[in-house]
Amino acid sequence: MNANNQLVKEAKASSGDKVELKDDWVQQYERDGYLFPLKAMDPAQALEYRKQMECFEASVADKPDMRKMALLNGAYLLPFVDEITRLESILEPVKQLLGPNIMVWNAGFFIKEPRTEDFISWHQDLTYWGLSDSHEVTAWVALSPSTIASGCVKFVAGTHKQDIVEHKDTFEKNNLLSRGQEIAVEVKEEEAVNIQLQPGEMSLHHGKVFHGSHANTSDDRRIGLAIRYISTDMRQTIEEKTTAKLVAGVDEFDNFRQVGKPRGVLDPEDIASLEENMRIQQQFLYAGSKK
Ligand SMILES: O=C(O)CCC(=O)C(=O)O
Repeated sequence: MNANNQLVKEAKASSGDKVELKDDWVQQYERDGYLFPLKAMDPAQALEYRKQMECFEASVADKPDMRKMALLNGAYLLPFVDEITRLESILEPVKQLLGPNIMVWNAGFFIKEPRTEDFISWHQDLTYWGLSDSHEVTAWVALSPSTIASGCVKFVAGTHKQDIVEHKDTFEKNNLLSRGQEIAVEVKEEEAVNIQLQPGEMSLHHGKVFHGSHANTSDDRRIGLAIRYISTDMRQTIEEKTTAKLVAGVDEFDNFRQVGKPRGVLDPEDIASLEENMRIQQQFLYAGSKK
């Protein structure tokens, strides 16, 4: 075990507001496959994080590839994203759903610029993640208003109870998903629920629930941070280990290559570690894809 591993073997969440999930909320999650709205942080703190994110964007304005990589993998390259993933107010409800031993598999931003055509097609998250099971919860944290006008996330209740359905690749220009993957069976869109959130609020969703979102027709950016939490018993269904970060409890399984907090903003060692992880992830993220 290296020093970094030692550091993260027993993670302690940073303090923040404690959120108690009531019993019926857990039942609601099990019934619907999602929960909202929950408070992740105060609106003022959300604004502060938004400023940090936009400051980071400004600092890499001339490096679009670097900007994209960091925003999609913020947990590994941006200390303020790592900090959000460890907030007690987010971890508490996640622990009630997944148990005490929690890792972050990834955390990245979904940003829709004002009055643009970008959208997210209907999909189930776990389709291409190569994970052994569905002990995964996404916390989607709003850093700007996520409303019907700005293209909030939409879920179809109860769809997490079925297996992964067939998806087809579209590689559509304005689709924000990596391969434009889209559910190939009927989605009852009229039954979808709009997950409207104010800055600082979050939703939690199951990796198999059908979800997607429309374009942003508002004058503000729609900014959400999607944090992928998994319980430590999960594993990747390939030989090589991918990375994860212990943020609560202990890791008794050692199924992932544990990494610690980012060493700084875009630290070269963190970038090298992430690039190696991305190389390994190609085995499942683009499996079966023609591109
Ligand atoms: O941000 C969105 O509109 C969609 C987010 C999403 O697909 C996810 O968090 O899994």
